[in-house]
Amino acid sequence: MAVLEQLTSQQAIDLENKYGAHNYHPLPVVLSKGEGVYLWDVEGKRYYDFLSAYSAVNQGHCHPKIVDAMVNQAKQLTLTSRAFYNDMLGRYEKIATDFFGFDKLLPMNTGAEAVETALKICRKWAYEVKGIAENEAQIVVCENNFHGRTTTIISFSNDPVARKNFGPFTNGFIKIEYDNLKALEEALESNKNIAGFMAEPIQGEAGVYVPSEGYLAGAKALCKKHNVLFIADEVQTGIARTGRLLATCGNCSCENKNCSGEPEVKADILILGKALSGGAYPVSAVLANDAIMNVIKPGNHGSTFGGNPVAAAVAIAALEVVRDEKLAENADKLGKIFREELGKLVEETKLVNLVRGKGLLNAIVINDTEDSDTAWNICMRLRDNGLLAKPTHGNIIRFAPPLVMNEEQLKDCISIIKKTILEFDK
Ligand code: IF1
Repeated sequence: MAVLEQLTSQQAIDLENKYGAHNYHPLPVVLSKGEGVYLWDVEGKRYYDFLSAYSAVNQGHCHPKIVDAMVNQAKQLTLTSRAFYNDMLGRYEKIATDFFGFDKLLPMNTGAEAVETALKICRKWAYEVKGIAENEAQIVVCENNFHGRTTTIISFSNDPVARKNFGPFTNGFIKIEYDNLKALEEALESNKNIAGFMAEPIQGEAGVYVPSEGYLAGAKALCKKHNVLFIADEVQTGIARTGRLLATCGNCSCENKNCSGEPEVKADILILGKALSGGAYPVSAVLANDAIMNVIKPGNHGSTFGGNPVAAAVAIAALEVVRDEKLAENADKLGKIFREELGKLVEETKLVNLVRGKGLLNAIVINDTEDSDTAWNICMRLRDNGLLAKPTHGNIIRFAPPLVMNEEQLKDCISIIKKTILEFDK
């Protein structure tokens, strides 16, 4: 079969099944084109994207400004490694540190790599600045976290499917309940060797679990009191997704006038990925101030591709789109409409228990068990009706469209979702 021959959906699925590792269970739809909030399958059917590649495509599919930046840079210089300087990385680092309000940035590629980087920085800081005895540092994490797939990261996951038979695991992590300040306080008070506390501002994989008001600010204050670094994993929540530039929006350059956030919640170490490139290219980063980042010296950490000129050009463009198109404001506004409209389903049908989220990171909880296939079946029906979403558990569906959506498109989507669910209820 010629590589460029047009495939049917079934042919493409068969190829993946036969030649690809079975590490995913995709919804059966084969996509070959994207633009803005839309995706097209190989048969030419158009869909609204309500996953945005797990919040990577906040700026919309194939945003012309991001694609242009990528193509132009790809024609000029793609990779030098960090053995030499390149003329794009420094520019990007200046723009991104200004944008998010930190002294320094360490560039990586994937979210998991950035999480690993943050953990390494945190441990090194603990030994060299805080003065914890070698190999004694502990990092506090939350139950039901999702931070990626590396061996160290799954060491502190409590998802049996993600962990089973991948041991032995990395030590040095203490797990506490999410959204529980008392548990954090007890952990910090009972152990002198705690270096950091890492959390997702909203737990994504756990089912778009939004913590109580004041949780993040409270956690930050407790960390400060105990000289512990507050590490925010904003790989999924960052870059305007939740209606603010960051879900922990602190002293950043967010122009969102409706910013309903807690202004003092600034992470000591900020982890970004996904939409930092608008989904065009793997770009992740760790940001921190000098007092923390300066523990990293030549040879301590790195990556062949991290900070490459294409990544730098793409990330600059991706951030400019977020600012110029006011994506945080749009996510905030559309998110409110979305939750209000879908909230009515809770009254209208027994099938929907709850609608929750922030900005355009939302989920509905279906009235069925966690191991049911109801959410999957609804997503199949949504697909048939022209909208792509994915269950996070048997009974939770995540709704996260690109942030470039307009109100009219959102209303169209709301009616598709309502119609589909009410159809299902019969
Ligand atoms: C998969 C979920 C989303 C993340 C946070 C780090 C990473 C992720 C907070 C790692 C990645 C993705 C990966 C994707 C599924 C997924 C996900 F359903 F698991 F929770 F987005 F909602 N921190 N999340 O959410 O980033 O290394 O993947 O670039 O298929 O594993 P990565």
